[in-house]
Amino acid sequence: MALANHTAILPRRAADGRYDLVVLANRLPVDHATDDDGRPCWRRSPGGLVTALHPIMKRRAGAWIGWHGRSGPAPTPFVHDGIHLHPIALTDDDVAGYYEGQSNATIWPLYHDAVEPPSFDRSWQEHYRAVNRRFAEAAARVAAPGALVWVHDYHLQLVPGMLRDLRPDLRIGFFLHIPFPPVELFCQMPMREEIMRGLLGADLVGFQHAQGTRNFRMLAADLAGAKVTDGGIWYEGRDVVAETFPISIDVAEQQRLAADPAVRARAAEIRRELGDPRTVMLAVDRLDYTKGIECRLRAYGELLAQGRLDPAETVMVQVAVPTRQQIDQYQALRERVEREVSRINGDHAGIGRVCVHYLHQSFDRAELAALYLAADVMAVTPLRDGMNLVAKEYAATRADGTGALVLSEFAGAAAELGEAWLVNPHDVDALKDAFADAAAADAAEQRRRMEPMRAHLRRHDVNAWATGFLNQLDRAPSGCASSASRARHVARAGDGARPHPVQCACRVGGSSSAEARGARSRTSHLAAGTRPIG
Ligand code: ADQ
Repeated sequence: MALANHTAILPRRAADGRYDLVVLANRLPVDHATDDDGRPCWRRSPGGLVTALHPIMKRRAGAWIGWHGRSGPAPTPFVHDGIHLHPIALTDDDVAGYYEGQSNATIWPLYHDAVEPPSFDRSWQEHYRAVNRRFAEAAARVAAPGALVWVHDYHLQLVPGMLRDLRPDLRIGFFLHIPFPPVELFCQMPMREEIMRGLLGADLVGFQHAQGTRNFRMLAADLAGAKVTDGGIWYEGRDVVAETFPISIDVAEQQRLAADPAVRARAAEIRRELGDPRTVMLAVDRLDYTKGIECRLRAYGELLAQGRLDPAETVMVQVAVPTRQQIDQYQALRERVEREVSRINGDHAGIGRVCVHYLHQSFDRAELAALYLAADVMAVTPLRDGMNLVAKEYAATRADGTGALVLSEFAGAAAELGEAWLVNPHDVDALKDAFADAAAADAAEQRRRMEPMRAHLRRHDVNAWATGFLNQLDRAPSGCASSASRARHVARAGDGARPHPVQCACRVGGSSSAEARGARSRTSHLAAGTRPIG
Protein backbone atom coordinates (compact mmCIF):
# COMPACT_ATOMS: atom_id res chain seq x y z
CA MET A 1 0.00 0.00 0.00
CA ALA A 2 1.61 3.31 -1.09
CA LEU A 3 0.78 6.09 1.29
CA ALA A 4 2.16 9.58 0.94
CA ASN A 5 3.08 10.78 4.39
CA HIS A 6 4.50 7.89 6.30
CA THR A 7 7.96 6.48 6.67
CA ALA A 8 8.10 2.81 5.75
CA ILE A 9 11.47 2.37 7.42
CA LEU A 10 11.20 2.40 11.18
CA PRO A 11 13.65 4.57 13.08
CA ARG A 12 15.62 3.16 15.99
CA ARG A 13 13.42 1.34 18.45
CA ALA A 14 13.88 0.66 22.14
CA ALA A 15 16.88 -1.36 23.42
CA ASP A 16 16.68 -4.71 21.59
CA GLY A 17 14.58 -3.55 18.66
CA ARG A 18 11.34 -3.94 20.57
CA TYR A 19 9.31 -1.34 22.46
CA ASP A 20 9.18 -0.37 26.12
CA LEU A 21 5.64 0.94 25.82
CA VAL A 22 2.98 -0.71 23.68
CA VAL A 23 -0.62 0.49 23.33
CA LEU A 24 -3.36 -1.71 21.91
CA ALA A 25 -6.69 -0.28 20.84
CA ASN A 26 -9.25 -1.40 18.30
CA ARG A 27 -8.24 1.48 16.02
CA LEU A 28 -4.86 2.93 15.19
CA PRO A 29 -4.55 6.63 16.05
CA VAL A 30 -4.67 7.53 12.33
CA ASP A 31 -7.33 7.55 9.63
CA HIS A 32 -7.08 7.03 5.89
CA ALA A 33 -7.16 10.43 4.18
CA THR A 34 -6.17 12.16 0.93
CA ASP A 35 -3.52 14.87 0.66
CA ASP A 36 -3.77 18.08 -1.39
CA ASP A 37 -2.55 16.25 -4.51
CA GLY A 38 -5.22 13.61 -4.12
CA ARG A 39 -2.79 10.94 -2.94
CA PRO A 40 -3.76 8.60 -0.09
CA CYS A 41 -2.17 9.51 3.23
CA TRP A 42 -2.72 9.06 6.96
CA ARG A 43 -4.21 11.73 9.17
CA ARG A 44 -4.00 11.71 12.95
CA SER A 45 -7.41 10.81 14.37
CA PRO A 46 -9.17 13.36 16.49
CA GLY A 47 -10.08 12.29 19.99
CA GLY A 48 -8.97 12.33 23.57
CA LEU A 49 -7.10 9.05 23.73
CA VAL A 50 -4.81 9.94 20.85
CA THR A 51 -4.20 13.43 22.23
CA ALA A 52 -3.42 12.02 25.68
CA LEU A 53 -1.06 9.30 24.60
CA HIS A 54 0.68 11.02 21.71
CA PRO A 55 3.36 12.90 23.73
CA ILE A 56 3.99 9.93 26.02
CA MET A 57 4.29 7.51 23.11
CA LYS A 58 6.71 9.83 21.34
CA ARG A 59 8.86 10.32 24.43
CA ARG A 60 9.06 6.63 25.20
CA ALA A 61 9.45 5.44 21.58
CA GLY A 62 6.21 3.54 21.95
CA ALA A 63 4.34 1.31 19.53
CA TRP A 64 0.58 1.34 18.87
CA ILE A 65 -1.19 -1.78 17.63
CA GLY A 66 -4.64 -1.41 16.08
CA TRP A 67 -6.88 -1.87 13.09
CA HIS A 68 -6.39 0.65 10.27
CA GLY A 69 -10.10 0.85 9.48
CA ARG A 70 -10.46 -1.16 6.25
CA SER A 71 -10.91 -4.88 5.73
CA GLY A 72 -8.21 -6.81 3.87
CA PRO A 73 -4.47 -7.12 4.32
CA ALA A 74 -2.74 -4.82 6.80
CA PRO A 75 -0.26 -2.17 5.64
CA THR A 76 3.31 -2.84 6.78
CA PRO A 77 4.24 -1.21 10.10
CA PHE A 78 5.08 2.47 9.71
CA VAL A 79 5.84 5.59 11.70
CA HIS A 80 3.45 8.51 11.84
CA ASP A 81 4.18 11.64 13.81
CA GLY A 82 6.82 9.87 15.90
CA ILE A 83 4.68 6.86 16.86
CA HIS A 84 5.38 3.34 15.58
CA LEU A 85 2.17 1.94 14.16
CA HIS A 86 1.49 -1.78 13.74
CA PRO A 87 -1.70 -2.36 11.77
CA ILE A 88 -3.79 -5.47 12.40
CA ALA A 89 -5.58 -7.06 9.44
CA LEU A 90 -9.29 -7.79 9.65
CA THR A 91 -11.24 -9.72 7.01
CA ASP A 92 -14.82 -8.79 6.11
CA ASP A 93 -15.97 -11.65 8.33
CA ASP A 94 -13.84 -10.33 11.22
CA VAL A 95 -15.39 -6.88 10.84
CA ALA A 96 -18.88 -8.40 10.86
CA GLY A 97 -18.21 -10.87 13.70
CA TYR A 98 -15.63 -9.23 15.99
CA TYR A 99 -16.40 -5.54 15.48
CA GLU A 100 -20.03 -5.09 14.44
CA GLY A 101 -21.21 -8.29 16.13
CA GLN A 102 -19.59 -9.29 19.40
CA SER A 103 -18.17 -5.83 20.23
CA ASN A 104 -21.00 -3.57 19.15
CA ALA A 105 -24.14 -5.71 19.10
CA THR A 106 -23.39 -7.88 22.18
CA ILE A 107 -20.96 -6.18 24.57
CA TRP A 108 -21.79 -2.52 23.89
CA PRO A 109 -25.53 -2.78 24.66
CA LEU A 110 -25.02 -5.25 27.53
CA TYR A 111 -22.49 -2.98 29.25
CA HIS A 112 -24.84 0.01 28.81
CA ASP A 113 -27.66 -1.36 30.95
CA ALA A 114 -29.05 -3.28 27.95
CA VAL A 115 -30.91 -0.12 26.91
CA GLU A 116 -31.20 -1.95 23.58
CA PRO A 117 -31.34 -5.74 23.81
CA PRO A 118 -27.93 -7.34 23.20
CA SER A 119 -27.73 -9.97 20.45
CA PHE A 120 -25.78 -13.17 20.98
CA ASP A 121 -24.23 -15.17 18.17
CA ARG A 122 -21.71 -17.97 18.58
CA SER A 123 -19.93 -17.24 15.32
CA TRP A 124 -19.28 -13.66 16.51
CA GLN A 125 -17.61 -15.07 19.62
CA GLU A 126 -15.22 -17.10 17.46
CA HIS A 127 -14.19 -13.97 15.57
CA TYR A 128 -13.81 -12.04 18.82
CA ARG A 129 -11.45 -14.72 20.15
CA ALA A 130 -9.48 -14.92 16.92
CA VAL A 131 -9.01 -11.16 16.60
CA ASN A 132 -8.09 -10.78 20.29
CA ARG A 133 -5.47 -13.50 19.78
CA ARG A 134 -4.10 -11.64 16.74
CA PHE A 135 -3.69 -8.51 18.85
CA ALA A 136 -2.08 -10.45 21.72
CA GLU A 137 0.39 -12.17 19.38
CA ALA A 138 1.31 -8.86 17.77
CA ALA A 139 1.99 -7.36 21.21
CA ALA A 140 4.02 -10.40 22.25
CA ARG A 141 6.20 -9.91 19.17
CA VAL A 142 6.93 -6.21 19.58
CA ALA A 143 7.09 -5.69 23.38
CA ALA A 144 10.57 -5.45 24.92
CA PRO A 145 11.30 -7.60 28.01
CA GLY A 146 9.40 -6.19 31.00
CA ALA A 147 7.65 -3.60 28.79
CA LEU A 148 4.47 -1.77 29.76
CA VAL A 149 1.53 -2.83 27.62
CA TRP A 150 -1.68 -0.83 27.82
CA VAL A 151 -4.77 -2.48 26.33
CA HIS A 152 -7.86 -0.36 25.67
CA ASP A 153 -11.54 -1.03 25.77
CA TYR A 154 -14.25 -3.60 25.32
CA HIS A 155 -13.11 -4.87 21.94
CA LEU A 156 -9.98 -6.41 23.48
CA GLN A 157 -11.01 -7.86 26.83
CA LEU A 158 -9.41 -11.26 26.18
CA VAL A 159 -6.04 -9.78 25.28
CA PRO A 160 -4.54 -9.36 28.78
CA GLY A 161 -4.99 -13.06 29.62
CA MET A 162 -3.77 -14.24 26.21
CA LEU A 163 -0.76 -11.98 26.38
CA ARG A 164 0.07 -13.04 29.94
CA ASP A 165 0.27 -16.67 28.69
CA LEU A 166 2.56 -15.66 25.85
CA ARG A 167 4.70 -13.15 27.76
CA PRO A 168 4.56 -13.44 31.58
CA ASP A 169 7.39 -10.90 31.88
CA LEU A 170 5.22 -7.96 30.73
CA ARG A 171 3.37 -5.48 32.90
CA ILE A 172 -0.09 -5.37 31.41
CA GLY A 173 -2.68 -2.65 31.98
CA PHE A 174 -6.27 -2.60 30.76
CA PHE A 175 -8.62 0.40 30.67
CA LEU A 176 -12.33 0.11 29.97
CA HIS A 177 -13.79 3.26 28.41
CA ILE A 178 -17.40 2.18 28.84
CA PRO A 179 -19.28 1.17 32.01
CA PHE A 180 -18.53 -2.20 33.57
CA PRO A 181 -21.96 -3.66 34.27
CA PRO A 182 -23.46 -5.02 37.45
CA VAL A 183 -23.43 -8.73 38.15
CA GLU A 184 -26.94 -9.51 36.95
CA LEU A 185 -26.28 -8.00 33.53
CA PHE A 186 -22.74 -9.27 33.06
CA CYS A 187 -23.88 -12.79 33.81
CA GLN A 188 -26.03 -12.80 30.66
CA MET A 189 -22.83 -12.90 28.63
CA PRO A 190 -22.15 -16.35 27.16
CA MET A 191 -18.37 -15.67 27.36
CA ARG A 192 -18.56 -14.36 30.92
CA GLU A 193 -15.88 -16.55 32.58
CA GLU A 194 -13.59 -16.20 29.59
CA ILE A 195 -13.86 -12.41 29.66
CA MET A 196 -13.18 -12.27 33.40
CA ARG A 197 -10.12 -14.50 32.96
CA GLY A 198 -9.01 -12.28 30.11
CA LEU A 199 -9.28 -9.10 32.18
CA LEU A 200 -7.60 -10.70 35.18
CA GLY A 201 -4.56 -11.34 33.00
CA ALA A 202 -3.76 -7.65 33.55
CA ASP A 203 -1.75 -6.28 36.48
CA LEU A 204 -3.87 -3.14 36.54
CA VAL A 205 -7.49 -2.88 35.42
CA GLY A 206 -8.87 0.66 35.22
CA PHE A 207 -12.48 1.83 35.13
CA GLN A 208 -14.15 5.18 34.56
CA HIS A 209 -16.30 5.04 37.69
CA ALA A 210 -16.02 3.50 41.15
CA GLN A 211 -19.14 1.43 40.56
CA GLY A 212 -17.48 -0.32 37.61
CA THR A 213 -14.50 -1.10 39.83
CA ARG A 214 -16.81 -2.55 42.49
CA ASN A 215 -18.70 -4.61 39.89
CA PHE A 216 -15.41 -6.01 38.60
CA ARG A 217 -14.16 -6.99 42.05
CA MET A 218 -17.41 -8.78 42.74
CA LEU A 219 -17.29 -10.69 39.48
CA ALA A 220 -13.60 -11.54 39.89
CA ALA A 221 -14.50 -13.48 43.02
CA ASP A 222 -17.68 -15.01 41.66
CA LEU A 223 -16.72 -15.99 38.17
CA ALA A 224 -12.97 -16.49 38.35
CA GLY A 225 -12.52 -17.59 41.95
CA ALA A 226 -10.14 -14.72 42.70
CA LYS A 227 -9.47 -13.86 46.34
CA VAL A 228 -10.80 -10.33 46.80
CA THR A 229 -9.89 -8.43 49.96
CA ASP A 230 -9.75 -4.79 51.02
CA GLY A 231 -6.11 -4.92 49.95
CA GLY A 232 -6.67 -6.12 46.40
CA ILE A 233 -7.32 -9.06 44.14
CA TRP A 234 -5.23 -12.22 44.27
CA TYR A 235 -5.58 -14.34 41.14
CA GLU A 236 -3.53 -17.32 40.01
CA GLY A 237 -0.50 -16.36 42.09
CA ARG A 238 -0.51 -12.68 41.11
CA ASP A 239 -1.75 -9.36 42.43
CA VAL A 240 -4.31 -7.66 40.21
CA VAL A 241 -5.16 -4.07 41.02
CA ALA A 242 -8.58 -2.71 40.03
CA GLU A 243 -8.89 1.07 40.30
CA THR A 244 -10.93 4.00 39.10
CA PHE A 245 -9.27 6.39 36.63
CA PRO A 246 -11.84 8.84 35.25
CA ILE A 247 -10.67 9.90 31.80
CA SER A 248 -10.52 13.58 30.95
CA ILE A 249 -9.85 16.01 28.10
CA ASP A 250 -7.06 18.20 26.82
CA VAL A 251 -8.09 21.22 28.90
CA ALA A 252 -5.28 23.48 27.61
CA GLU A 253 -6.29 22.83 24.01
CA GLN A 254 -9.93 23.55 24.81
CA GLN A 255 -8.95 26.80 26.52
CA ARG A 256 -6.77 27.76 23.58
CA LEU A 257 -9.70 27.24 21.21
CA ALA A 258 -12.00 29.21 23.50
CA ALA A 259 -9.61 32.18 23.40
CA ASP A 260 -9.01 32.03 19.63
CA PRO A 261 -10.54 35.18 18.04
CA ALA A 262 -11.60 33.19 14.97
CA VAL A 263 -13.48 30.68 17.15
CA ARG A 264 -15.13 33.48 19.13
CA ALA A 265 -16.16 35.24 15.93
CA ARG A 266 -17.59 31.99 14.61
CA ALA A 267 -19.57 31.51 17.85
CA ALA A 268 -21.13 34.96 17.41
CA GLU A 269 -21.86 34.15 13.78
CA ILE A 270 -23.56 30.86 14.78
CA ARG A 271 -25.88 32.76 17.12
CA ARG A 272 -26.73 35.19 14.33
CA GLU A 273 -27.37 32.34 11.92
CA LEU A 274 -29.72 30.80 14.47
CA GLY A 275 -31.72 34.05 14.52
CA ASP A 276 -30.26 35.52 17.73
CA PRO A 277 -32.61 33.58 20.00
CA ARG A 278 -32.73 34.19 23.74
CA THR A 279 -31.66 30.61 24.46
CA VAL A 280 -29.51 28.26 22.40
CA MET A 281 -29.63 24.66 23.62
CA LEU A 282 -26.95 22.36 22.28
CA ALA A 283 -26.47 18.60 22.26
CA VAL A 284 -23.46 16.83 20.69
CA ASP A 285 -23.40 13.05 20.54
CA ARG A 286 -22.52 10.12 18.39
CA LEU A 287 -25.88 8.96 17.03
CA ASP A 288 -26.03 6.12 19.54
CA TYR A 289 -29.01 4.72 21.46
CA THR A 290 -27.08 5.08 24.73
CA LYS A 291 -26.95 8.88 24.38
CA GLY A 292 -30.59 9.49 25.26
CA ILE A 293 -31.34 11.61 22.19
CA GLU A 294 -34.97 10.51 21.91
CA CYS A 295 -35.86 11.27 25.57
CA ARG A 296 -34.16 14.64 25.24
CA LEU A 297 -36.12 15.57 22.11
CA ARG A 298 -39.35 14.42 23.71
CA ALA A 299 -38.71 16.63 26.75
CA TYR A 300 -37.84 19.62 24.58
CA GLY A 301 -40.92 19.11 22.38
CA GLU A 302 -43.20 18.97 25.44
CA LEU A 303 -41.66 22.16 26.88
CA LEU A 304 -42.46 23.94 23.61
CA ALA A 305 -45.95 22.45 23.47
CA GLN A 306 -46.71 23.56 27.04
CA GLY A 307 -45.33 27.06 26.46
CA ARG A 308 -42.66 26.61 29.14
CA LEU A 309 -40.11 27.41 26.43
CA ASP A 310 -41.06 29.92 23.75
CA PRO A 311 -40.41 28.52 20.25
CA ALA A 312 -39.79 32.07 19.02
CA GLU A 313 -36.98 32.54 21.56
CA THR A 314 -35.44 29.08 21.91
CA VAL A 315 -33.44 26.99 19.46
CA MET A 316 -32.01 23.54 19.92
CA VAL A 317 -28.99 22.38 17.92
CA GLN A 318 -28.64 18.61 17.94
CA VAL A 319 -25.33 17.43 16.45
CA ALA A 320 -25.43 13.68 15.87
CA VAL A 321 -22.22 12.21 14.54
CA PRO A 322 -22.75 9.28 12.16
CA THR A 323 -21.59 6.04 13.76
CA ARG A 324 -21.85 2.23 13.26
CA GLN A 325 -24.20 2.71 10.36
CA GLN A 326 -24.03 -0.94 9.28
CA ILE A 327 -25.76 -2.09 12.46
CA ASP A 328 -29.58 -2.40 12.30
CA GLN A 329 -30.24 -0.80 15.69
CA TYR A 330 -28.34 2.33 14.62
CA GLN A 331 -30.28 2.63 11.36
CA ALA A 332 -33.55 2.29 13.26
CA LEU A 333 -32.46 4.89 15.82
CA ARG A 334 -31.61 7.35 13.06
CA GLU A 335 -35.08 6.98 11.58
CA ARG A 336 -36.76 7.51 14.95
CA VAL A 337 -34.66 10.58 15.80
CA GLU A 338 -35.24 12.16 12.40
CA ARG A 339 -38.98 11.55 12.68
CA GLU A 340 -39.05 13.23 16.13
CA VAL A 341 -37.07 16.24 14.87
CA SER A 342 -39.52 16.63 11.97
CA ARG A 343 -42.47 16.33 14.32
CA ILE A 344 -41.17 19.06 16.64
CA ASN A 345 -40.38 21.38 13.75
CA GLY A 346 -43.72 20.57 12.09
CA ASP A 347 -45.59 21.46 15.28
CA HIS A 348 -43.67 24.53 16.46
CA ALA A 349 -41.48 26.08 13.71
CA GLY A 350 -42.39 29.20 11.74
CA ILE A 351 -41.39 30.39 8.28
CA GLY A 352 -37.60 30.90 8.33
CA ARG A 353 -37.44 29.70 11.96
CA VAL A 354 -36.92 26.10 13.03
CA CYS A 355 -36.93 24.77 16.59
CA VAL A 356 -34.40 21.95 16.17
CA HIS A 357 -31.38 22.19 13.90
CA TYR A 358 -30.36 18.59 13.33
CA LEU A 359 -26.83 18.06 11.97
CA HIS A 360 -25.90 14.46 11.14
CA GLN A 361 -22.29 15.43 10.53
CA SER A 362 -18.77 15.47 11.93
CA PHE A 363 -17.12 18.78 12.79
CA ASP A 364 -13.55 19.84 13.44
CA ARG A 365 -12.47 20.87 16.94
CA ALA A 366 -12.70 24.62 16.21
CA GLU A 367 -16.28 24.41 14.96
CA LEU A 368 -17.26 22.28 17.97
CA ALA A 369 -15.66 24.82 20.31
CA ALA A 370 -17.58 27.62 18.57
CA LEU A 371 -20.80 25.67 19.12
CA TYR A 372 -19.94 25.24 22.82
CA LEU A 373 -19.33 28.99 23.10
CA ALA A 374 -22.60 29.76 21.34
CA ALA A 375 -24.69 27.52 23.62
CA ASP A 376 -26.48 28.84 26.72
CA VAL A 377 -27.58 25.35 27.75
CA MET A 378 -25.65 22.16 27.01
CA ALA A 379 -27.77 19.01 27.21
CA VAL A 380 -25.68 15.92 27.95
CA THR A 381 -28.30 13.33 28.88
CA PRO A 382 -27.13 9.81 28.02
CA LEU A 383 -29.08 6.85 29.40
CA ARG A 384 -25.71 5.37 30.31
CA ASP A 385 -22.19 6.57 29.45
CA GLY A 386 -18.73 5.53 30.63
CA MET A 387 -17.64 9.15 31.04
CA ASN A 388 -18.86 11.60 28.35
CA LEU A 389 -16.17 13.95 27.19
CA VAL A 390 -18.60 16.43 25.64
CA ALA A 391 -19.71 17.53 29.13
CA LYS A 392 -16.10 18.19 30.10
CA GLU A 393 -15.32 19.94 26.81
CA TYR A 394 -18.26 22.30 27.29
CA ALA A 395 -17.22 23.26 30.82
CA ALA A 396 -13.57 23.72 29.82
CA THR A 397 -14.55 25.97 26.90
CA ARG A 398 -16.69 28.37 28.99
CA ALA A 399 -13.84 30.66 29.99
CA ASP A 400 -16.11 33.35 31.47
CA GLY A 401 -17.86 30.81 33.70
CA THR A 402 -21.26 31.20 32.05
CA GLY A 403 -23.30 28.45 30.43
CA ALA A 404 -25.56 25.82 31.97
CA LEU A 405 -24.68 22.13 31.82
CA VAL A 406 -27.56 19.67 32.17
CA LEU A 407 -25.94 16.32 32.87
CA SER A 408 -27.28 12.81 33.20
CA GLU A 409 -26.73 11.04 36.51
CA PHE A 410 -25.91 8.00 34.39
CA ALA A 411 -22.82 9.53 32.77
CA GLY A 412 -19.51 8.81 34.50
CA ALA A 413 -18.84 12.56 34.35
CA ALA A 414 -21.59 13.16 36.93
CA ALA A 415 -19.27 11.81 39.65
CA GLU A 416 -16.94 14.76 39.01
CA LEU A 417 -19.25 17.49 37.71
CA GLY A 418 -21.74 17.49 40.56
CA GLU A 419 -22.48 21.22 40.22
CA ALA A 420 -24.22 20.65 36.89
CA TRP A 421 -28.01 20.32 36.70
CA LEU A 422 -27.96 16.57 37.35
CA VAL A 423 -30.95 14.69 35.99
CA ASN A 424 -32.38 11.21 35.50
CA PRO A 425 -32.66 11.03 31.69
CA HIS A 426 -35.32 8.31 31.81
CA ASP A 427 -37.65 10.72 33.61
CA VAL A 428 -39.02 13.06 30.94
CA ASP A 429 -40.62 15.36 33.53
CA ALA A 430 -37.31 15.68 35.38
CA LEU A 431 -35.58 16.43 32.08
CA LYS A 432 -38.13 19.14 31.31
CA ASP A 433 -37.63 20.75 34.72
CA ALA A 434 -33.84 20.65 34.35
CA PHE A 435 -33.94 22.21 30.87
CA ALA A 436 -36.37 24.91 31.97
CA ASP A 437 -34.35 25.73 35.13
CA ALA A 438 -31.07 25.79 33.24
CA ALA A 439 -32.54 28.05 30.55
CA ALA A 440 -33.81 30.45 33.22
CA ALA A 441 -30.59 30.59 35.29
CA ASP A 442 -28.92 34.00 35.50
CA ALA A 443 -25.19 34.53 34.94
CA ALA A 444 -24.43 34.50 38.69
CA GLU A 445 -26.09 31.11 39.14
CA GLN A 446 -24.33 29.76 36.07
CA ARG A 447 -20.93 30.90 37.38
CA ARG A 448 -21.61 29.52 40.85
CA ARG A 449 -22.01 26.11 39.24
CA MET A 450 -19.50 26.37 36.41
CA GLU A 451 -16.41 27.68 38.24
CA PRO A 452 -15.85 24.65 40.52
CA MET A 453 -16.28 22.30 37.58
CA ARG A 454 -13.71 24.25 35.57
CA ALA A 455 -11.28 24.25 38.50
CA HIS A 456 -11.69 20.48 38.85
CA LEU A 457 -10.97 19.94 35.15
CA ARG A 458 -7.84 22.09 35.28
CA ARG A 459 -6.46 19.74 37.95
CA HIS A 460 -7.67 16.55 36.25
CA ASP A 461 -6.88 16.79 32.57
CA VAL A 462 -6.20 13.96 30.16
CA ASN A 463 -2.47 14.11 30.72
CA ALA A 464 -2.99 13.57 34.46
CA TRP A 465 -5.22 10.61 33.59
CA ALA A 466 -2.69 8.93 31.29
CA THR A 467 0.34 9.51 33.50
CA GLY A 468 -1.63 8.41 36.57
CA PHE A 469 -2.47 5.10 34.94
CA LEU A 470 1.00 4.48 33.52
CA ASN A 471 2.76 5.40 36.77
CA GLN A 472 0.61 2.94 38.64
CA LEU A 473 1.29 0.26 36.02
CA ASP A 474 4.99 1.03 36.22
CA ARG A 475 4.86 0.08 39.90
CA ALA A 476 3.40 -3.38 39.17
CA PRO A 477 5.91 -6.15 39.83
CA SER A 478 7.35 -7.44 36.58
CA GLY A 479 6.45 -11.07 35.86
CA CYS A 480 4.82 -13.27 38.50
CA ALA A 481 4.04 -11.73 41.89
CA SER A 482 6.64 -12.05 44.60
CA SER A 483 6.26 -14.36 47.56
CA ALA A 484 6.21 -11.23 49.74
CA SER A 485 3.09 -10.13 47.96
CA ARG A 486 1.47 -13.54 48.54
CA ALA A 487 2.41 -13.37 52.23
CA ARG A 488 0.75 -9.94 52.44
CA HIS A 489 -2.48 -11.37 51.10
CA VAL A 490 -2.47 -14.34 53.44
CA ALA A 491 -1.84 -12.00 56.38
CA ARG A 492 -4.67 -9.69 55.30
CA ALA A 493 -7.14 -12.53 54.88
CA GLY A 494 -6.13 -14.03 58.22
CA ASP A 495 -6.04 -10.94 60.44
CA GLY A 496 -9.75 -10.41 60.67
CA ALA A 497 -9.97 -8.61 57.35
CA ARG A 498 -12.14 -11.28 55.78
CA PRO A 499 -12.42 -11.36 52.03
CA HIS A 500 -15.41 -9.29 50.89
CA PRO A 501 -18.63 -11.23 50.48
CA VAL A 502 -18.62 -10.61 46.77
CA GLN A 503 -20.46 -13.58 45.32
CA CYS A 504 -23.43 -13.77 43.01
CA ALA A 505 -25.78 -16.42 41.73
CA CYS A 506 -23.83 -17.03 38.55
CA ARG A 507 -20.72 -18.24 40.39
CA VAL A 508 -19.27 -21.19 38.59
CA GLY A 509 -16.01 -22.13 40.22
CA GLY A 510 -13.37 -21.54 42.81
CA SER A 511 -15.61 -21.76 45.87
CA SER A 512 -16.43 -24.39 48.43
CA SER A 513 -20.04 -25.50 48.42
CA ALA A 514 -20.58 -23.71 51.74
CA GLU A 515 -19.26 -20.47 50.26
CA ALA A 516 -21.43 -21.02 47.22
CA ARG A 517 -24.53 -21.52 49.39
CA GLY A 518 -23.71 -18.35 51.30
CA ALA A 519 -23.19 -16.57 48.05
CA ARG A 520 -26.56 -17.64 46.73
CA SER A 521 -28.38 -16.49 49.82
CA ARG A 522 -26.73 -13.07 49.55
CA THR A 523 -27.29 -12.73 45.84
CA SER A 524 -30.64 -11.03 45.60
CA HIS A 525 -29.92 -8.11 47.91
CA LEU A 526 -26.41 -7.65 46.53
CA ALA A 527 -27.67 -7.55 42.98
CA ALA A 528 -30.45 -5.15 43.84
CA GLY A 529 -28.20 -2.92 45.90
CA THR A 530 -25.26 -2.63 43.59
CA ARG A 531 -26.74 -1.24 40.47
CA PRO A 532 -24.38 1.53 39.35
CA ILE A 533 -25.48 5.12 38.95
CA GLY A 534 -22.61 6.40 36.91
P1 ADQ B 1 -17.93 8.11 23.01
O1 ADQ B 1 -19.14 7.28 23.24
O2 ADQ B 1 -17.56 8.31 21.61
O3 ADQ B 1 -16.66 7.59 23.81
P2 ADQ B 1 -17.72 10.84 24.29
O4 ADQ B 1 -17.04 10.67 25.57
O5 ADQ B 1 -18.84 11.79 24.35
O6 ADQ B 1 -18.34 9.54 23.69
O7 ADQ B 1 -16.67 11.35 23.23
C1 ADQ B 1 -17.07 11.86 21.98
C2 ADQ B 1 -15.94 12.68 21.38
O8 ADQ B 1 -16.28 12.90 20.02
C3 ADQ B 1 -15.80 14.03 22.05
O9 ADQ B 1 -14.44 14.36 22.17
C4 ADQ B 1 -16.49 14.98 21.07
O10 ADQ B 1 -15.92 16.28 21.02
C5 ADQ B 1 -16.29 14.30 19.76
N1 ADQ B 1 -17.41 14.63 18.89
C6 ADQ B 1 -18.70 14.60 19.21
N2 ADQ B 1 -19.44 15.04 18.19
C7 ADQ B 1 -18.61 15.35 17.21
C8 ADQ B 1 -18.78 15.86 15.88
N3 ADQ B 1 -19.98 16.11 15.32
N4 ADQ B 1 -17.68 16.05 15.16
C9 ADQ B 1 -16.48 15.78 15.67
N5 ADQ B 1 -16.26 15.32 16.89
C10 ADQ B 1 -17.31 15.09 17.65
C11 ADQ B 1 -16.36 6.45 24.66
C12 ADQ B 1 -17.31 6.24 25.85
C13 ADQ B 1 -17.40 7.51 26.66
C14 ADQ B 1 -16.01 7.94 27.12
C15 ADQ B 1 -15.05 7.99 25.94
C16 ADQ B 1 -13.61 8.21 26.40
O11 ADQ B 1 -18.59 5.85 25.38
O12 ADQ B 1 -18.24 7.32 27.78
O13 ADQ B 1 -16.09 9.23 27.67
O14 ADQ B 1 -15.07 6.75 25.22
O15 ADQ B 1 -13.23 7.27 27.34
